Amino acid sequence: MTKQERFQKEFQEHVKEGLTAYPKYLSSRYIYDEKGDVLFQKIMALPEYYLTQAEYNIIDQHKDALAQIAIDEKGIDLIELGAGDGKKTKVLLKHLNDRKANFTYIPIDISQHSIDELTSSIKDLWPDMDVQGEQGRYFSVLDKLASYNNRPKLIIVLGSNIGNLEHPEAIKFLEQIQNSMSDKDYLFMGFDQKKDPLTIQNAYSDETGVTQEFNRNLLHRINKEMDANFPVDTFEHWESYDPETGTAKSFLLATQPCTVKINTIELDINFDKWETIHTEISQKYDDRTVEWLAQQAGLKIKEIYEDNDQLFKNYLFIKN
Ligand code: AVI
Repeated sequence: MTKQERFQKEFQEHVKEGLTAYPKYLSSRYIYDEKGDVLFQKIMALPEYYLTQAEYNIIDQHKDALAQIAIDEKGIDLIELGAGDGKKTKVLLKHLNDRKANFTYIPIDISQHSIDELTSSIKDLWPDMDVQGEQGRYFSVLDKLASYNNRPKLIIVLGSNIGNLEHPEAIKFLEQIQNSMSDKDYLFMGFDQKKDPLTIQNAYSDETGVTQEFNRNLLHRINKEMDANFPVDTFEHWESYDPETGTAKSFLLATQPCTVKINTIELDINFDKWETIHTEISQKYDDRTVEWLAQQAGLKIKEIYEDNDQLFKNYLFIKN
């Protein structure tokens, strides 16, 4: 079975399980095809979606402290999980280059297209930079990381991607990274913070409707890839943030009753009016929660960096 066939099988099984459950759910993991990637780029450029700018601000302010790690260690492997277009990372790459640090940049992304684009844009900017992109899923590539042990690693995971995982999965994710680390390695990771609930609510229900389109892309994909007939415009995006747990939840809401045929998996699904499909969580954190997650995963916090508007934090972890 090819990678693509395995992915399709997994996607079909997930759709069957999620849409026959009560209440219904689908994972945001499947939003990201080519169109989903473009929509997410648009989200990151929205004024309401403060996360990107806040983390950019942190990296820009603290690039010297991060570069110092490479200088002190006399060379590092800089490994980025979920590199995307690398916009924020380029601030750090430029600084490492300016300070003549000795490093290899290893961006890892699910999309080969992203890796190729990123590698060629870096080669345009800094022709001599050592870039060795890897295509793959986080969890499978993480195992490979353990083999990059010839010199200290600085693993970076930006964008609060961890927030799309429930706590037990987030611990598993951190644990897998921890397992691939030696005592000399560092993990630098972004965690969006608890804040005024309205700021969060607005970041995930923008006025232009890009986030709605992003969320609806799940249904477009099922229509396209599983010969289904979701009346996509009938499903509205709904966001609900719980300030106690720090969990922002995205839903698709059926505004009319309907029956959907998903031919490839021979499934008919009924939706009542106002029935929900839960599609995503975007967890918000505080120091106490991050400390707990780290401790559960065998990590400890070495440093905490915050942006000027106190919206977002990046934590530097080492092995406990
Ligand atoms: C990728 N991830 C961290 C984004 C988030 O903030 O949860 C995905 C997203 N969903 C809606 N807007 C952005």
